[in-house]
Amino acid sequence: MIQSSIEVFNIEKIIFEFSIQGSISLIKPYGSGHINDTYFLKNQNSDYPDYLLQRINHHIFKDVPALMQNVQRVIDHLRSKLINDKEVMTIVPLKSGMLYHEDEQGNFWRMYHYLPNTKSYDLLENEHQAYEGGKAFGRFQALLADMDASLLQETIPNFHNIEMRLECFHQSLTEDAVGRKSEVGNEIAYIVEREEGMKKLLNLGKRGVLPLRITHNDTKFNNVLLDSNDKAQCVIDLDTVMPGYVAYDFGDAIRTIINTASEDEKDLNKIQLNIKLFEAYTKGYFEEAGTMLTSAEIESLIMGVLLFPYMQAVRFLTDYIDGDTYYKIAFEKHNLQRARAQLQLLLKMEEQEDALNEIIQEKAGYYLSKL
Ligand code: ADP
Ligand code: GN1
Ligand code: MG
Repeated sequence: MIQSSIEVFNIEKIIFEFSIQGSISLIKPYGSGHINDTYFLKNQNSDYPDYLLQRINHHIFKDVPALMQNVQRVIDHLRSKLINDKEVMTIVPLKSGMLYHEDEQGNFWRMYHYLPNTKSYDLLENEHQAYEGGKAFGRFQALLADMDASLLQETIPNFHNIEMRLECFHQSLTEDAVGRKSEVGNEIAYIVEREEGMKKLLNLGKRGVLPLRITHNDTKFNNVLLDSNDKAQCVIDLDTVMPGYVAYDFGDAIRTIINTASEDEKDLNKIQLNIKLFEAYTKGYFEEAGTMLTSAEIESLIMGVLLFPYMQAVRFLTDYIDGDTYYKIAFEKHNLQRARAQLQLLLKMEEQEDALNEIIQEKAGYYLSKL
């Protein structure tokens, strides 16, 4: 039995449903994701793989069959292009052949092969890691550039649609379900002041200036696995791979890479920009994705950089006002702390916007000259 924060699962019974090799000698909670629950399963027999079991948050991913079909299709597409098996995830099906298991309590479970000797980082340690991250997410976009987008369903509709996020934010303020609105006046003002400007990227997309591509949509740095030499090995967390704009992935990755502090840092003075890491990520990204980008997309990257701390702040603050119904929290006011940290990051980025954009343009120079 495994006890999560509020529930007890019969994990052994769940594992039994999956078509695994060998037998499991150890089960332990794993990772630092905010949505799903992940468990590492150690195989007793070292000739067989270790596994990762995940409980999918079906309150957020409402159509689990469609989600798993998306993940399988993305994996199939990547596998058709990649030579090395270690660079792509492997789903472990149920004994029945299905891709997920629904338990008696209505929880949804899936399993992957655990990729051995890999690491993921919540905070980066050096430029080499940033460069490898840029390559990994750039390559991911490039490999999916010729995938038929109609094969993918929107697992969370309007996921990165800032207009919709702001509508939800205002709706939550109107409802003020748990009476927290009066506490966050400064944060609300900060968000409201920037509303129109932050719709620029979406509007370019709506006008057809930016092509809709297949993007990852959750490019936090801990969603790329690096090998023991810190070389990029595999992009993971494929739940939100859907049509999107390349600047979304660029911006969400930079949000975690450039920040010298954690996503939820309490001490706002610790939130500074590490420009060297930004430069290294951007270099790696262009090396892999540069040749597929249009000049409008290159121009849009800086908009993604500013949009993502803003959008995350809007989402975290909305959740705080709603009474913490979406993200897992570790303590009271966690979502408020996260929102404040993201707004501080945005402030720092606004101060450096021109310098950041110059770096993007410099790294893009070669690719722009080929257009
Ligand atoms: P979440 O949606 O909760 O972020 P992830 O799918 O990103 O869940 O997995 C959580 C963590 O588990 C990752 O950050 C990574 O450290 C690890 N992980 C995920 N998939 C694998 C894998 N196939 N092999 C090794 N580690 C993995
Ligand atoms: C969630 O599951 P995880 O922790 O990788 C969220 C992302 C946010 C992120 C913020 C489905 O990602 O959109 O950027 O938290 N995923 C979903 O840390 O909402
Ligand atoms: Mg993740």
